[in-house]
Amino acid sequence: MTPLQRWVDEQAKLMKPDRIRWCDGSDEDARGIIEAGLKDEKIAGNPVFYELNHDIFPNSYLHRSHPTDVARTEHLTFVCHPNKELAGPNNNWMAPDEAKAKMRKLSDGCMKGRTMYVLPYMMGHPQSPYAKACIQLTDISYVAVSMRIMTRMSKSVIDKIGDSDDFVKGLHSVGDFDPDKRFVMHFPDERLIWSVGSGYGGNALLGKKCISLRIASCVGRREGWLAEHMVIVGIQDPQGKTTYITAALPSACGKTNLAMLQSALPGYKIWTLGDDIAWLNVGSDGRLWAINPEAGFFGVAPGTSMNTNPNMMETLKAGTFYPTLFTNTALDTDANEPWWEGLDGAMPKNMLDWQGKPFDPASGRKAAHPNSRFTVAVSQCPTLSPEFDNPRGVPISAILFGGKRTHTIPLVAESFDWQNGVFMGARMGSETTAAAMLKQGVLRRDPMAMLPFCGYNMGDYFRHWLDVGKKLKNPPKIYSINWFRTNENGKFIWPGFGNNIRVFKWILDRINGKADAKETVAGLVPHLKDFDISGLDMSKEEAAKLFEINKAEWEREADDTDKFFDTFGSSMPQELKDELKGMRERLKK
Ligand code: GTP
Ligand code: SPV
Ligand code: MN
Repeated sequence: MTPLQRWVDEQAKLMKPDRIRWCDGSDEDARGIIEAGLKDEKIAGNPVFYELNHDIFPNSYLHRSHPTDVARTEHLTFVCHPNKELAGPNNNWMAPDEAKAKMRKLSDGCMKGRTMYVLPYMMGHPQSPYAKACIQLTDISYVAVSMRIMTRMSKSVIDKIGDSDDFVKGLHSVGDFDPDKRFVMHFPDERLIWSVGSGYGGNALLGKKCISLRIASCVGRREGWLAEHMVIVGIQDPQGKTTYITAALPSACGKTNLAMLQSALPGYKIWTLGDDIAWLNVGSDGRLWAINPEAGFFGVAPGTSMNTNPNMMETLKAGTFYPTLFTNTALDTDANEPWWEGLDGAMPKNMLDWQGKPFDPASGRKAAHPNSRFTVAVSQCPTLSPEFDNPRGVPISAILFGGKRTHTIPLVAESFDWQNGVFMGARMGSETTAAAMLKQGVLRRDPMAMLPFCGYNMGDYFRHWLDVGKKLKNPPKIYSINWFRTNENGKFIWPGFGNNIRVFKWILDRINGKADAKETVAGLVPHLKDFDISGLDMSKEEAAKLFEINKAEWEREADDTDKFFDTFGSSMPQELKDELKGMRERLKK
């Protein structure tokens, strides 16, 4: 018996499934799993999958989650290091033994009457030295099918693991969906995740946030690389040259849209490499290289349309070998198609809301859940970069840090150097969204968009960022971006989406030494003469508002950052405290 077989056996003894199904990632296998979700498995008495009309969205299925289980639950997510200091103030912590005892109790017999799916998959291209072989156990078809879309799932992973114990372990059960018995526990030292009680997104698709960010960030710290909540894209300029960048934005703040941006300026084209996670390592050439460990998109549905993200609409309609899943969208019952707020065309006459109840537009409620999503293979993306499957990744020339900020933060600003750029990332804030079960629209500090995902003390994480910079002979430039500034009427000033290429154009000009910049407390911002607003219905005065620095707001920003940095005590690097001092001095000028 191999260590893998032994481990699966042990878990089966604890969780007591009726049957065990070893998945191989094949099309045939996936069809069988969908079949089980259409017929046998139930959530709150309803099927796991509903088959949709395949004319417009080929091979697509609707999934309605348990109504209490619609987003990540940060308050129920724990990182179980041997001591609390390692987890830091940014994580919930429980002692490993205590956490395991708790999870063992919740897991005892939790798969009775159900199937245990054994999912073998790689995070990262199998030939990348950073790739990780992983096994997830789960008891729901939705997660099994989702993981096949989101990762490189294959029987060959079992051969690769062979007689070794070298694989990342994921234990997952939906339990009885009771929010009081819902926990997502991480054991970084054992590279183990144990998640019970939720079937939603980052709580249940363990390859994503749990492995590729929380566990990988711990491994990266030890091995000298970074696991980040970032999109990776290539920007092709009118001369045909492609420059690669990454961008960190908090959940539901625009990564997927940025990843497949359709340029509003002629001659520019975006090549997609990833929309959520980047693993960054220092190459032998002293540059920063990025790979996307995932193989699918788990994207926010509301707001996705031919107008905002035509490349995603095309991806959803491409229909290949992989199914496309829609989760908690509404259903147009006449056409049997998914629907969400912001989709093109008129609102359908007859709809069921995300819970499957008849929808009344007069109710004032939304038909699709604000965190409703689609799960679709990257291979279907029309803008997929030819470099996507390059195990080496792509060399990065710029890193962008952004958030949802209706005030204060300019559209774009460049940092003075790497250290100042790390400070820029560390002081990032964003208004909360529906991606997590939190009060929404509240400003919180979210350094590098990693607050919910950094698997260790964030003070040490900042130190690690500074250390990585020291190893880079040719470091990327670092920028702060903000698409979400509003005017006196509360309207977004910046049109966003395809027009964000204008910001990238300025960034490319900076990288290529073709544009000057103005020093401000926010960093180096564009001179209006260098910022292309041609063809936009926007006056120079309005454009200027995008870059306006309000002194009082920046004083508040500095105070808030100070307070936040203080929470990390002695683990907070002095260099970043010094950067904050520098910012305050610039503010006095
Ligand atoms: P996660 O998958 O949760 O990590 O989110 P994400 O960062 O990939 O967010 P996504 O691109 O799905 O965008 C979330 C929401 O922001 C959607 O409703 C978008 O329509 C909206 N959005 C994206 N880009 C822009 C933009 O440039 N301007 C404005 N105003 N809204 C945007
Ligand atoms: C996010 O919340 O940042 C997501 C969705 O990308 S989830 O997979 O649920 O984490
Ligand atoms: Mn995300």
